[in-house]
Amino acid sequence: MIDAYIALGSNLGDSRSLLSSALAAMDQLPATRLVDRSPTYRSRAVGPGTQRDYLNLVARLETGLTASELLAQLQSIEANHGRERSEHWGPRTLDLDILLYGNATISTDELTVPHPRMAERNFVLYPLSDLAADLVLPCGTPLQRWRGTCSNAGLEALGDSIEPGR
Ligand code: A4P
Ligand code: MG
Repeated sequence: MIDAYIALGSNLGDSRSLLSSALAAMDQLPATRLVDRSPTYRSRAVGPGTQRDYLNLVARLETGLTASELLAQLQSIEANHGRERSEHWGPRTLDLDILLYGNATISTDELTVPHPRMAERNFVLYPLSDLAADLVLPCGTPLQRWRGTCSNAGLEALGDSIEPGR
């Protein structure tokens, strides 16, 4: 089994309920279990135009799926939660990104792991650090080094965790 860390984000629709349902859906994937999830954060949208704030969190899964199988499953959860791919970085009901897949470094047309933009994103680094403070990235860098240089501007810890639900 592999430990995988997934970033969840939503800034369209009933974000709290979409994220709750997405957590439950990940727990029900084949050969996969939701082990833990971070507290919830509200974050200022990175992207074009004026967008609603996001809700973001990170989940830790234990999975027997390959990284490519996991990506396909996550994309089908996104689709089942009303995700439409239109504008790049536009508002979305649900975004599920693979941050880390064990200690693997992956670079294919469909998948880049670790997630290429995670080092600069406070809405990823803060919740990930809540879940796994001692994590060391595949490149050998301790997570805390990235988090330490990443401003928390625009990020608010809401102080609760979203329960997996229907
Ligand atoms: N892909 C490659 N690597 C991965 C990976 N590690 N995990 C490919 C998931 N997918 C990966 O993604 C486009 C393609 O990336 C996929 O087909 C997959 O093969 P997408 O989800 O269709 O499109 P996207 O989400 O618009 O693009 P992308 O590049 O994933 O966007 P980001 O970087 O995830 O940014 N602001 C706040 N505050 N909070 C957010 O959560 N999220 C985004 C999305 C923008 N602004 C945000 C937030
Ligand atoms: Mg994405």
